[in-house]
Amino acid sequence: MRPPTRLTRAGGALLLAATLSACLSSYLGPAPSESSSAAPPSSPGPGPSSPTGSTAAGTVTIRNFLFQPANLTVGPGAVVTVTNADTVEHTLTAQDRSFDTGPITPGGTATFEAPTQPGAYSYLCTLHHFMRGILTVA
Ligand SMILES: [Cu+2]
Repeated sequence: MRPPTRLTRAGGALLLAATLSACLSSYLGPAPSESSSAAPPSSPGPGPSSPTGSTAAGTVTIRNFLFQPANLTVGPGAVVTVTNADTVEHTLTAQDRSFDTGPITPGGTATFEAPTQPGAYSYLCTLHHFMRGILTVA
């Protein structure tokens, strides 16, 4: 009942080599995907964890076919809440379509995200083109 020492050693060495290569490949395998997932600054998602707090929110109320205030200044990417206090549908739509609430039902509320590029963005109501305002991102 003596174990064949030479065979066991050979088997052990083989096992070690196999384990090593398995470890190596499993180590090399997830390394690139891990580094790519650990670099998410390219995602422009609206992160609620804004450390600067510069994205001050804004509010626009539509009443009597007027945007109030007609000129609003918000931070880049700020969430603007639009309330329709009229009895007909309205929209708040950027001339360049960079933001658009779509139709807001009477008494309803919609939100949109301000552009991240500073500048003055004129907008209108696509249902009543005489309704106009300017959103300034600064
Ligand atoms: Cu309108």
